[in-house]
Amino acid sequence: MFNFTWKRLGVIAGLTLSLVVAGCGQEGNGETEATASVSEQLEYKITGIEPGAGQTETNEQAIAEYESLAGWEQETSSAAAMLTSLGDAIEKEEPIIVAAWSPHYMFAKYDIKYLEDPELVFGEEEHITTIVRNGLKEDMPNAYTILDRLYWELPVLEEALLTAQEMDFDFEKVAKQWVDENGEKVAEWTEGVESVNGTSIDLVLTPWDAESFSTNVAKIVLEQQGFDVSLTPVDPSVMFEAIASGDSDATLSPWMPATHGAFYEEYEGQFEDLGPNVEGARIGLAVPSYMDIDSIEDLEPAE
Ligand code: PBE
Repeated sequence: MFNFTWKRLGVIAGLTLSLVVAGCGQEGNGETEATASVSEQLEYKITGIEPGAGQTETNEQAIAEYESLAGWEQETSSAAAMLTSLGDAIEKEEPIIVAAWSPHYMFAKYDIKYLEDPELVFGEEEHITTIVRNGLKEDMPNAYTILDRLYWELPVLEEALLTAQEMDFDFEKVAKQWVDENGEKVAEWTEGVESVNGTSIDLVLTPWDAESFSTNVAKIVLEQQGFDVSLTPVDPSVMFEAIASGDSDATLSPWMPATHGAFYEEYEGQFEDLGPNVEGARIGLAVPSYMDIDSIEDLEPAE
């Protein structure tokens, strides 16, 4: 499989770079010197993602909380731009530190590692939860039952995200193929659910891969039951507001408890949480494995 190839490339790149990094440190006291030069080479900069992402906020919290990140900056742009920078850095065997999350294909494609987070700014395990507007259970009991049942085991979702990479991230197509190949699962989700005749339902989603996949699957499954489904892409802040106000009916995109916890608390009581649709997710800062650091505390404050 192709990810073995990537892994092997990573190992070769890793060996080459450790020589380069070792060469940068002064003789003798290799470790401190090499680490110092890494932070300097990074120009005390974290490569972030969208300004509106939950993780952009947790990255700022990390910068505020860790002495080792004092004076650091986060550069925001988009997940796509971050992935391009990550790929470029790895190709040139340069250091880089990025906002990372899993499930995501970046961990299969690149040999990267999360930095330890002893302060747990990024929390431990995250789950992606399904929330619906208050009253949905009474108004659309059939949609409610399906939304309540939607759940993916982590390896199943990871595989779907790898497939998406091969299908140009056309999540409508990826979801269609997945539904076609997983009829049994879909039958479990829809068992005993009555069909409807064109009832409209709106799902909001945030713009990242796992959420795009799960929401597009939800759309197809609901459509097969006769619903008329619209998908509305939004930022995490708008997602909670849309469900709380009843402007939208449901979302499969909130990451809890760390990433979107503040929004969740702000609107708590104004939506219903149907529980995880994926467990074993994670967010944090990550670096290529060839970098000689393991923890956020191995970094150095900017002068
Ligand atoms: N992320 C990571 C989302 C959820 C976790 C980029 C996919 C976010 O930061 O809001």
